[in-house]
Amino acid sequence: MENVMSQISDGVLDGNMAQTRELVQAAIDLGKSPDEILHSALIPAMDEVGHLFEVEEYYVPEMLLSARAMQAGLDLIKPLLAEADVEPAGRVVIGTVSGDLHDIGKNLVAMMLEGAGFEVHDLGVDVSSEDFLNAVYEKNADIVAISAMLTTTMLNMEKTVKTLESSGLRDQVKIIIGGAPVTYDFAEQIGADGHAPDASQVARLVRELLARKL
Ligand code: B1M
Repeated sequence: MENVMSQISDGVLDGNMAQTRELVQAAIDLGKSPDEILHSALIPAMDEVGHLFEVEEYYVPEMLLSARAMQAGLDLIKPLLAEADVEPAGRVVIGTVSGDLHDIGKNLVAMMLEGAGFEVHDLGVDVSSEDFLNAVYEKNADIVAISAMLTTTMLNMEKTVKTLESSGLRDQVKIIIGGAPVTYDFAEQIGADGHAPDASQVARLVRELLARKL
């Protein structure tokens, strides 16, 4: 099965959940690393889906089917990223910002953090500032991680920063933000503590921020 990576990509592009799941499993059985499956097959396929949407070859239903297929692949990779029996390196609450329903990137970030030994509380999508605040309080979180995929919803990230500030809990947590439209400048502008452009860099960023907090 030499071109298993391109077949996985085709599975995602075709929105074929069964094919994607089967081929990701085959790639795992062949000894391919989760990192390779992610970066050589799943993520490039979703980039192509985005392109096809832009040029109006794909519409929302096709995007949804591709997202479901990708998630089926991610579900198989997740256990490989998680380390067993490790002391949590810190507590993270994560969610996609209010108004935004994109969750694949956020799920990937959550998975990477879990794999790096963090205790992760995933609040899901369309998470309001108040829900982030309540979760910080309830889970005694060290990190708030917010994802946004729309240029319109990224503006809601600032609300969460402000809500944490006015609650008095801001000094207790580090806030990181990410997602396709987010930049370092934007993170600084809204008063977040950090930004990582992709999921693979998030664990390092969080470790650095927690080390600074000590
Ligand atoms: Co939407 N969508 N979508 N969509 N969608 C985009 C984002 C878009 C760029 C497509 C396009 O036009 N080319 C465009 C946004 C344009 C803009 O704002 N500038 C868009 C649009 C317009 C929309 C709708 C408005 C379409 C409509 O209804 N007319 C609508 C909005 C719904 C809403 O949220 N309110 C919509 C809906 C959807 C679906 C529901 C159909 C589906 C989402 C399904 C799901 O997530 N369960 C969907 C999809 C699949 C996409 C694309 C094709 C793929 C997104 C994705 O999952 N990428 C996307 C185009 C694209 O990205 N190429 C598109 C793969 C994922 C691994 O990457 O999420 O970028 P990403 O995450 C990366 C990094 O960004 C980073 O790490 C991840 C991996 O390394 N990262 C973080 C993410 N979060 C992070 C947090 C961090 C750090 C790093 O720290 C906290």
